[in-house]
This record gives sequence, C-alpha cells and structure tokens, in this order.
Amino acid sequence: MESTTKTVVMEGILDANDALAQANRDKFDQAGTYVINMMSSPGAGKTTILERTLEALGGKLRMGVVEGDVQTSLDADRLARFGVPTVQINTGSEWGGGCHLDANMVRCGLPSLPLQEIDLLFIENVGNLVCPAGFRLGEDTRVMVASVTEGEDKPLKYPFMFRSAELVLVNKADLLTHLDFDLALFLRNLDAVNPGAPRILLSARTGQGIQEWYSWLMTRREAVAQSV
Ligand SMILES: Nc1nc2c(ncn2[C@@H]2O[C@H](COP(=O)(O)OP(=O)(O)OP(=O)(O)O)[C@@H](O)[C@H]2O)c(=O)[nH]1
Ligand SMILES: [Mg+2]
Repeated sequence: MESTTKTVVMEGILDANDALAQANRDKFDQAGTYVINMMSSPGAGKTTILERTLEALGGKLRMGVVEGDVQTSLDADRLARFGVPTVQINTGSEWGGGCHLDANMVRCGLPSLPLQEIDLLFIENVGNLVCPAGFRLGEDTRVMVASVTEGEDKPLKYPFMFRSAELVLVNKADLLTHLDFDLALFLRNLDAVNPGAPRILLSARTGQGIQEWYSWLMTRREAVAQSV
C-alpha cells in the first residue's frame, strides 16, 4: 500500500516536471537555442570539457551555460573567463538539496540568460549517475560523460543514464595506460544497455578525440539552424 502511494506521488512529480520541461523547450525553440543536458558522476570531467569547448568554439558559436551544483559557484567561476552568459543554480541553498536539476530550477534560471543571443546552451547537471536521468529539463539532447576511472561495470549498474544519452563521451583516455580499465568490456556493457550508442573516446587533458566532439556539436547545431 505504502509503495503504491509512493509510486503515484513520484509519477505526479514527473508529470509536473514534464509539463515545465515542455514550457522550457518552447522557449528554447522560439529563441532558436539548441540545448544539451550534460550528465555524469561527480568529477567525470563535465566542466573541463566545457572549458575546452568554450575556448575552441567561442568564435564559431554563441554559447551559454546553466551550471547545476548542490553548493558553490566554483564551476561557474572556472567558466567566467570565457565571457559566455552563465547562470548558476545551487540545488542545496536555493532548492533544499536536490541531487539533480529539474525543469522548474532551469525555468527560474532562464530570465538571467539572453536566449535570443545563444545558439548552443549547455546545462551542466549535478554530478550524479542516477537522479538527473529521471528529470527532463527541456533539452534537445543528452550527453553523458563517463570517465575511465569509474570502472567498466557502470553502464550495467546505472543503465537509465547510459540509456538516455544520445552520445557518451568516454573521458580521461590519457589515464588508460595507468589503469587496468578494460575499454572493450566497458563498450560491450554500454552496448548491452544502449546498443550502438554513439561514443567518443576523449581526453579533456590532452585533447584526444576533442575534434570529433566539436564536429558532433557543429553538426547538431547546423541541423537545427537549417530546420528553423
Ligand atoms: N587526467 C585527466 N583528468 C581530467 C580529465 N578531465 C578532467 N580531469 C580532471 O578531473 C577532475 C574533475 O574534473 P571536472 O571537470 O571538475 O569534473 P565535473 O564532472 O565537472 O565534476 P562535478 O561538476 O563536480 O560533477 C579535475 O581535477 C580535472 O582536471 C582528463 O581528460 N584527464
Ligand atoms: Mg563540474
């Protein structure tokens, strides 16, 4: 009985979130802004990848960032030097400690961003392999960062996030020679939960694979620009 009540309450929360996510999506579409929800476990390299991306593509695309963290503006501070519009959302102090962003939090952050002047908006979700996957934010696509230090078993243990990603960035490839991480096994596990999921082996440290990531971004953005 109790678990039935919990299920109904959770469905209600997700339905309400979906409605707000759709409203966010409408705003993004009106502005012609392509939105990427970046998700990963804590420390997989989301902000480091964003640092490289903002630096490399700054002259080609107008970008913006929604930074989600439980506490602090440390990540937004790291990105400040690139001069792109950024809004920080602290799920802890402002929203009671959430382990993920939800559509309402993003909705409340949007007035701080000049959407009409942003072609590509990155939403860096709170580092967590579980909850972010359950909450749509109004994004066009989801990119997941999985680093090689996390173990080959993660797709099997956290299938929802791996399944919901349209692209998996396998980061920290520069560390492979120092680890006993079995890349082939990891990719088999990824295929078991998300068959054929596009993936890029990347090192935000050395730049390995980074051009492929930029090409993926440019292709996505161009496809949207042509359809508007
Ligand atoms: N060796 C190596 N270290 C990396 C790489 N990418 C990121 N790091 C390091 O990993 C640590 C975490 O990187 P972040 O970019 O802060 O990770 P994050 O996913 O944004 O972390 P949260 O926002 O806390 O979830 C930092 O010390 C980075 O320098 C990489 O490709 N190789
Ligand atoms: Mg970060």
